[in-house]
Amino acid sequence: MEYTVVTLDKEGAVGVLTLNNPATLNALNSTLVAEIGRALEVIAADNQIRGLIVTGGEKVFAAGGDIKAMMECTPLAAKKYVASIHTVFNRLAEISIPTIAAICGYALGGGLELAACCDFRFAGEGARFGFPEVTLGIFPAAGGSQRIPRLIGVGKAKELMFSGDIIDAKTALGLGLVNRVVPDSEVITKAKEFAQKLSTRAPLALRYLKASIHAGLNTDLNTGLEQELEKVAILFSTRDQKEGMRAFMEKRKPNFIGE
Ligand code: CO8
Repeated sequence: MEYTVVTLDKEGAVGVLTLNNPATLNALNSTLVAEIGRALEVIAADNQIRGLIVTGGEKVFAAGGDIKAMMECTPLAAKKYVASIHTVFNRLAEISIPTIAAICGYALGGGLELAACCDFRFAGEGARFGFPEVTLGIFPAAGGSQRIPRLIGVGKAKELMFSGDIIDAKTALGLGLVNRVVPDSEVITKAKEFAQKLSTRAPLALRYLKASIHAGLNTDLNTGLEQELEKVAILFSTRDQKEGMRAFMEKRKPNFIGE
């Protein structure tokens, strides 16, 4: 498949989706959004891939929505643009494998909302985060007003999004916005190592765990517990559950095949 502003690579069981439009600091124009969407379809269809890194490389993650394209948007055109982002970002958020955003440089506005769709965020020491939307007369609507409060809590999310302040990686770690901070040159390597580790865990267990967490975040506790029960019961019909427990009893490493 031809891509112009992303690259998609495979390293063992780990997919690496790199945003690659440095001239605009990976501003999320319609081409970039469409190519992220297509790449995610390819990844979702590939049974060999057990983890995904989303990165912008070592200089910039993404500077947000495309201000040039939005500038003269009518309300209807803005709605269409944001809806297309929602479709693609939801695809990332709901993909069944673990996802890690490996962030160097700026992750602003829609760029940070993209990272928030990943299960984990690893940041370089020089990474910078923020939601400048309110300085532009809009607000974080690429999922930000919904996902960021769920991720770091309402109070901290409001402070970040209302102020439009740009924060450094250490502050982002303190807020729980990122999982780890490492030297810039090691971000992608560390993300790959973590993805490789997760690729040795039972894939169906991870898939159902992720689905269970997401379902639970959108419902009350009792309904959440009920769907948790249903999902874990399904795992007892898998070969990997038998293999995992048998391997424990036999004091060896399990060999999971995702069935
Ligand atoms: N959109 C379009 N172009 C951009 C963007 C962007 N978000 N960010 C940078 N660029 C372009 C610049 O215009 C510049 O282009 P050119 O060379 O042609 O002048 C090029 O990228 C390099 O940028 P700078 O020269 O500005 O680079 P600096 O290193 O000096 O500054 C910054 C880097 C601080 C990241 C700066 O570029 C900046 O502030 N960018 C804008 C950040 C921002 O405001 N992001 C939020 C955008 S809005 C959003 O994300 C909303 C998401 C969807 C909700 C929509 C609701 C309708």
